[in-house]
Amino acid sequence: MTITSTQTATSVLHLSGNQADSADQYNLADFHFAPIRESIVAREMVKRYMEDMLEYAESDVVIVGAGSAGLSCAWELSKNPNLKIAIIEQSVSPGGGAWLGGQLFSAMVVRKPAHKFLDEVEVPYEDCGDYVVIKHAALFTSTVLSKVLQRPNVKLFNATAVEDLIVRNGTVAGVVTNWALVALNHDTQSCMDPNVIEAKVVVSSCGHDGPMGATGVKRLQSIGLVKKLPGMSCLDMNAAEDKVVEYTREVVPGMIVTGMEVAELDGAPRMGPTFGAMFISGQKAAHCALKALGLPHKLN
Ligand code: 48N
Repeated sequence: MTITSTQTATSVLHLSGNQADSADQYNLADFHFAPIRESIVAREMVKRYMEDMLEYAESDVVIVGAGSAGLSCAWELSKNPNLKIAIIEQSVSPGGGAWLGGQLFSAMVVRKPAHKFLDEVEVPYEDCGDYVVIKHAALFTSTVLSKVLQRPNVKLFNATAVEDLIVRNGTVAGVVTNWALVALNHDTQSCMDPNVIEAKVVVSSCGHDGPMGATGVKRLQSIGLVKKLPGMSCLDMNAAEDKVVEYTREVVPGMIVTGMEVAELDGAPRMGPTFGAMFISGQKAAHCALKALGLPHKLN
């Protein structure tokens, strides 16, 4: 979906279909809400959250980290309506590092052919030949987040941290969770035990920095399931993006690594402010998960 770089809002926004202009449907000068009891609000929130926790206590796939790689993975997996997908994000605000381009600038550069993913999730961009530019990174992140959250087989648990893994006989079988604020404060209180989510497959997309960067591969190393963790190498855009996608894989039985966590695991170069590899690595991780689940996939 290509927009011209000079496109400006030259016409009044016309709402389509049943998008009736809500401002015509009530009196903004004398606006009153329908009555409610505070206890109803409490019950509505608690009931739904507890139902979600009961439902997702056993998930087909748990995705750790709702950055651009994790969200792209969730989108791809959600196409299979029989899969139950839980996304665990330690921040209150999902999206990871994809709310801005580089050095806090707004625009997001995506190298072709990753623009095909943008076409699929209907993110508009300016076509610049070998690459495209999204006018604001938040346009990508908010759009893909909105689409993922609308999928009936996906549940986002944000403000929730994965503190550890469930590992049985060398196979990752789920995650250990806690409220992120609790996870960050274990040394300020007596033991605050965690919760657990069992999963047939875990996808770790914990990124390369931030309060809990690369926590999935760091845990694998600390229990000896991976021998070394070289960390991402210096920046080389052309090498980095191909390598991150190439190295996206099931690194130990039951756990797939995607996004910048791959660079941490394999010492691949970093790419800096280009994001296509995150989308494609996320999509590839989804197909690694489908393969691990014995389901049809597009890896070959
Ligand atoms: O956006 P990130 O950090 O990670 P990715 O891999 O999705 O995207 C990385 C990308 O934004 C870049 O870094 C770009 C391409 N730059 C490259 C470069 O050279 O600098 O998302 C990871 C998410 C974050 O939202 C974290 O809060 C979250 O994972 N997270 C966790 N959530 C729950 N439990 C954890 N243990 C945890 N660890 C990280």
